[in-house]
Amino acid sequence: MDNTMVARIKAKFKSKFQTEPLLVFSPGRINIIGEHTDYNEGFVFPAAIDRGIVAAIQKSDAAVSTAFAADKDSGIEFSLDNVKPLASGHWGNYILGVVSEIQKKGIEIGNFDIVFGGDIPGGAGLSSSAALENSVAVGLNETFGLKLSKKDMIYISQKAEHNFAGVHCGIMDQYASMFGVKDHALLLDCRTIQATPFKIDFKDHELVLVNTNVKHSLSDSAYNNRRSVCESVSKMLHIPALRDASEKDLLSIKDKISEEDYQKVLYVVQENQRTIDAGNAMKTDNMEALGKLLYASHYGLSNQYKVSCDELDFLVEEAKASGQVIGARMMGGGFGGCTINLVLKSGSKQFQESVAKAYQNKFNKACSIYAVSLSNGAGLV
Ligand code: GAF
Repeated sequence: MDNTMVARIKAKFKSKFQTEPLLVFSPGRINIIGEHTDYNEGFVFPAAIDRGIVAAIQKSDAAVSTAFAADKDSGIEFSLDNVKPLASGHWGNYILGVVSEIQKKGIEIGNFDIVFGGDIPGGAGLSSSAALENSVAVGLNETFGLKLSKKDMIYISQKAEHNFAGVHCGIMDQYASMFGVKDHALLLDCRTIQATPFKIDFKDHELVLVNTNVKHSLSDSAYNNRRSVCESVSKMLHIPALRDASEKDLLSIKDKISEEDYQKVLYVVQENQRTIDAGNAMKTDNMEALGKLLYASHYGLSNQYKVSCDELDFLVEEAKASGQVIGARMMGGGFGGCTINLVLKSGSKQFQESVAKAYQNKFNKACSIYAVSLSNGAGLV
């Protein structure tokens, strides 16, 4: 967490309200492997990172509540008696959504003021939205003594995303942002919500994120569409979720669905297995095996699940061709954002320079490159 960001948000709050706020830091996340498996009740392998959202919050005696996005220099006022979604894409939906989901549980809160800002680049696929939702949930929980558990709060955040942001996401992002463990990645079973923490040591390798700096439109509708394909095939198979399906089960209904949908559900079943295999590769320090799983994940996401894009595919091919990267793939929902790369430490600088140059030449725009360090989950600063 960047302390200057905390100081900046605190100062902004004090300049607006002249009181001392409660401060919350809520991190973004990476995901080593296990993409689009969470809403299929399968496995994911995320970690919280040291970038995230800082929220400053305080009770208010006014007749309305307020929220202010410091990075956008934009604010809203709202009445707790009538909390409704704003226009699609408005940042306020993440805050109003959490308020509304708390109210739906029959819990009363009073008016409050919140100021927030962060250092997760927008559209990078590092889950700034889950970080914001969790920061609001933790902030309101503390401010009003709501006694919500961390688990209660991640489901509140997830429902806010469904009902106010319109994305029918799984639980991975909210979980990782809330339950992150410093220096660890979490192999999470999204059915039982039990995670095995892995101390991260990639031996001679390190993780590098390369941000395409693009986010193609339609990503939200494509996401919801993928989820409904998975759910309708589960129904056909009379199983609770695709996590329960084998490749053999899918073959039994292959002639009842389109080839495109068959490839999508096959991807999910295979990705779930890859995620379990990645846990075993980590246990046995088999970095080569882990790297191969990352590449296989990318090809599945690109060719079968069809959620990649030219920029992401290009970055993965460049990584492979560099000779310094043993595994790379697109990360998150898709259609832009970052690739995650498992890079030889000795060749990392060379890889970063060459990929930046190649991306600029190909797309006439810059990519951004980040090293990641893994952090604890959301909490008071
Ligand atoms: C987005 C969603 F929010 C997650 O729940 C997950 O499905 C991910 O895309 C894809 O793995 O980040």
